[in-house]
Amino acid sequence: MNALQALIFDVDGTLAETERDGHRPAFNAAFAELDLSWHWDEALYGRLLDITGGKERIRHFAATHAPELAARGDFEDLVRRLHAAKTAHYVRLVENGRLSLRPGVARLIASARHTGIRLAIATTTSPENVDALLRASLAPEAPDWFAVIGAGDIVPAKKPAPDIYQWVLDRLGLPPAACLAIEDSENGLKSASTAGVRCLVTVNDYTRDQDFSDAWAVRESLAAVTLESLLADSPGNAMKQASPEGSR
Ligand code: XBP
Ligand code: MG
Repeated sequence: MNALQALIFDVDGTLAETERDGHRPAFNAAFAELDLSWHWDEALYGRLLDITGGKERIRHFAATHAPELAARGDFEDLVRRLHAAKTAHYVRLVENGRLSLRPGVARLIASARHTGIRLAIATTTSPENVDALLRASLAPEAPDWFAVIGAGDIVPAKKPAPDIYQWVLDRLGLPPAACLAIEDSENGLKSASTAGVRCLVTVNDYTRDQDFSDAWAVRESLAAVTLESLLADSPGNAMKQASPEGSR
């Protein structure tokens, strides 16, 4: 029996609107700090989100907008310095309370803890960013609530590759069918689905028009999603309904 035993959360765009209001301004602050005239506005950043991972996003942007810079022998050193500066700006912004959780996230996490459903994280972003967000938006001890936190460069291939979900499943010691992923993007959905984990998608302004046909369910947010409904719809639950209400 594989009834729901763990929720695996994505971070960026799922727990909070970190991309538009957190990572994007942090990238821009890092560009200014290192005397680059680059500026990623909201629309451009939406397109750049196709490239997962901050260092990967910087490399992609440089290759297409500043090829001479990208060809320089010291370019990788610049990427490393830019990304370190960006992470410091992001963590400061989070610690200053600039990002709050999306509706329903805190309640669902509290219900899972209360019910003994395990919690995990599978994200492309850097571990220090996850740690800062959980502490600032939930509780100082919140990182300890998560049985496994898979983040950043811990796996070489980032989403949409399945590697981060496989890494998290290994450490949870659970089969994919015992877990539910919660994601906000097509890249995240592909990552979870390829690892065999069914996925609930909560869309945001950057992802609303993406292809979620492989999703188990799609919602505007977690505001109306209860743990009881997730348990009732899980494989291995004799009471499960034919299909989740509102799935598409
Ligand atoms: C998140 C990302 C991340 C962040 C930046 O994707 O793509 O790259 O934008 O994080 P997902 P870093 O929500 O699918 O995990 O700069 O720390 O890499
Ligand atoms: Mg995401």
